Amino acid sequence: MHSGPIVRHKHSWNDPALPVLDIYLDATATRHEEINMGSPATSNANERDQLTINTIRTLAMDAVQKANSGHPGTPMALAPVGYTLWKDFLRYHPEHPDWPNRDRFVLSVGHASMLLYSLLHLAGVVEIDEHGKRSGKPAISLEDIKQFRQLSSKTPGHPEYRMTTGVETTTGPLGQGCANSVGMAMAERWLGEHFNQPDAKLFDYNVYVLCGDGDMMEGVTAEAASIAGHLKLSNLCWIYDNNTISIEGHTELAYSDDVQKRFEGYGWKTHHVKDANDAAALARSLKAFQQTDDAPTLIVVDSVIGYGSPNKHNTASAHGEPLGEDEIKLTKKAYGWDENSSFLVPEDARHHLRDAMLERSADDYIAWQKTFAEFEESQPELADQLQRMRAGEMPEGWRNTALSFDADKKGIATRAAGGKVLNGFAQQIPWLMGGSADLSPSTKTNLTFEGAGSFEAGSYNGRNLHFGVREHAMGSIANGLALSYIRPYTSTFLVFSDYMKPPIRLAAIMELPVVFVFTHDSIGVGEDGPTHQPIEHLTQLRATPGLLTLRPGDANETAEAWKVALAQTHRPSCIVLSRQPMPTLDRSIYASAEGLARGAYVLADSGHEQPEVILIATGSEVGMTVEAFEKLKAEGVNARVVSMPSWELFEHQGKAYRDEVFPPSVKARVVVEQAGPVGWDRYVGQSGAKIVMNTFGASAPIDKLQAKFGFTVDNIVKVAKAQLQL
Ligand SMILES: Cc1ncc(C[n+]2csc(CCOP(=O)(O)OP(=O)(O)O)c2C)c(N)n1
Ligand SMILES: [Mg+2]
Repeated sequence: MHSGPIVRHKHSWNDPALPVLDIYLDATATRHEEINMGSPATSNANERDQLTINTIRTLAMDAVQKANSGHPGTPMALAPVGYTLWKDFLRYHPEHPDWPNRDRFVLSVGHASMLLYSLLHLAGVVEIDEHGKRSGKPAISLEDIKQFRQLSSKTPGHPEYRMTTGVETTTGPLGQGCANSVGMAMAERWLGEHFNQPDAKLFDYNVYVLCGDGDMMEGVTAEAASIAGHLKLSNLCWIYDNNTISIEGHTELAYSDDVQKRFEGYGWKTHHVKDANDAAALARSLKAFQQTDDAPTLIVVDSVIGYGSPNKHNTASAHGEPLGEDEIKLTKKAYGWDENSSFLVPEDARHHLRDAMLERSADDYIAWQKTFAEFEESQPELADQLQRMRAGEMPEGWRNTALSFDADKKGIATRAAGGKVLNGFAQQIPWLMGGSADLSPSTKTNLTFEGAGSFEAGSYNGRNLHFGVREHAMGSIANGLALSYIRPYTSTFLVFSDYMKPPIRLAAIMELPVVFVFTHDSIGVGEDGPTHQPIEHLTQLRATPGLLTLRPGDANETAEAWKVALAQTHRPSCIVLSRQPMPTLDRSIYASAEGLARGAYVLADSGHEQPEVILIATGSEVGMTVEAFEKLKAEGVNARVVSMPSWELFEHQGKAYRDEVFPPSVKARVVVEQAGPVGWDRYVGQSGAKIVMNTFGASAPIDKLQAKFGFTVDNIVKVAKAQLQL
């Protein structure tokens, strides 16, 4: 027996209360000999089930051992759970893994990636390339499994969306898969309401998740479960691997929730399967889930991590280390496996899962295709929408609806302009939908036109989503929506982007074109004080690879920002907007707001070949910087204003354009931005000046704050002149 600081005896390897393994061990020993003797026909269906389960287990063990890193224990334990789900329940056609009405399978325990890779391999799932075409290769070959965790392999350490066909979302940061799944389930509800016809059911898929103790401890999971219960998402089923082990040891160290009770409190239906190897009990719970139409379902499954390993089962070391050659041999022996084999896929296991899935899903798939063909005839407009959604395309002419705003000294807050622009686009793009974490009256993202509606329990055709005060889940749900053909947006205050960092990062990794709207973007928030005044947030967003950060400088730049964000197909955007009004610039005097698409552009220039000083501003500081420019001009100073709503877009321009905007010989430069200084050296150089926030803000009326921190026209003029003395 193993020893360790904390051991859960309840499911000890030799526990007579768990005889299942012993029984099949003998059976597999015999069976395996028979297979080696080349008589595959001798095994019956049950034996082939067990053989396939053990194939999943041993592939996981071997792959982790070969990579010399990874997580074998949970795939070993959950092999029967994943197998039963895929073989008997998941509606999934291995040859059409992009079938829109497939059930979604999310491995929220991303560290158990070898479970998913083994399932994809044994299910014979085919690869879909980046153009949406079948490549003729398997999604995961045995060779791919041997390349587990290697550079450019299809089997990275954690499942990565876009890298591997069949991976529905990138998982690894615990809790994210759970929260993504809520977005996927919400999407199905909306898609069903939007597309299904009395005689044509195009969407009725379920979403299944495998999650673990870590997921259950993460706050985002609680947020996601809470809203899923509220919305009565009966198409959502989470299977919780209650193995009571995490990295530091037994979960008793840090976790004693009654998870079932908790979920009952959220309004979920719950079930308890006391042994992960009890396929019949799991099947009963899954059937009950499929028959439930008023709540999501949680199935708690007790399992033993590292199941089958004589010395490592039920230990934390089975979580994240290779078992070791010797232990692998012992474990294979315990499974009745050829202990000297590695990456063995017995003939009887090779097609068993695939055949079962094909048999179960083929008719459904053909029926769906027929339904869709009829739907294309009877509902050509809707069918066109669905095709565009799948291809990530927008409706014809959607850009033409961009609003423009007349020059106005008093102007409007960009949050207000943003709301108008969004409403304009949303009327052209029926699958653009989103909402706020309880702040839409402030963020102005409500869709107010007729028919927009609210997405609510039992009435799922609305496009205004109400996330409640759950920013983290809001971001992750938006990612789940984006993974399900929807174009989602979210909104909250910029300061709370902190609460959304993980899903923003994952949207960038997954290349999902989610739009994250953040208003109340600076000390301009005023009296709410430093807790509500973002300082370092823009730096953080700009530091995220792939993410577009757009901080428009007036209403017309806001319209352009939305246009740019919605035109993205492979990157998320943040649109950062002000609470306070700012002037709508007269574009007959200053350059067109279309310059936003290039990230930075010369907004105002004194007409000389080379400026003496360049003033750079973003967002709410653009207006005051233009005023400062006018003052300098009146005093004969040859200045230039560069509006710089997006670093990322600017960095994408060629050197000639960048040098045109920022002539390298002009060293006198001032940046004006009500946010932290980090990164601005790149544009102002070592000798340039920064009118930025070097501390947290304070609670006071906005004009007092602007004066205190130097955001006044006079100060900009003063700092610009000082630059001329250099
Ligand atoms: C947000 C987040 N925090 C920490 C980790 C590191 N981590 C990976 S697995 C794990 C323990 C998870 O325990 P459990 O879900 O019970 O998985 P098991 O060991 O049972 O497979 C931790 C802390 C992570 N992946 N994501
Ligand atoms: Mg665990």
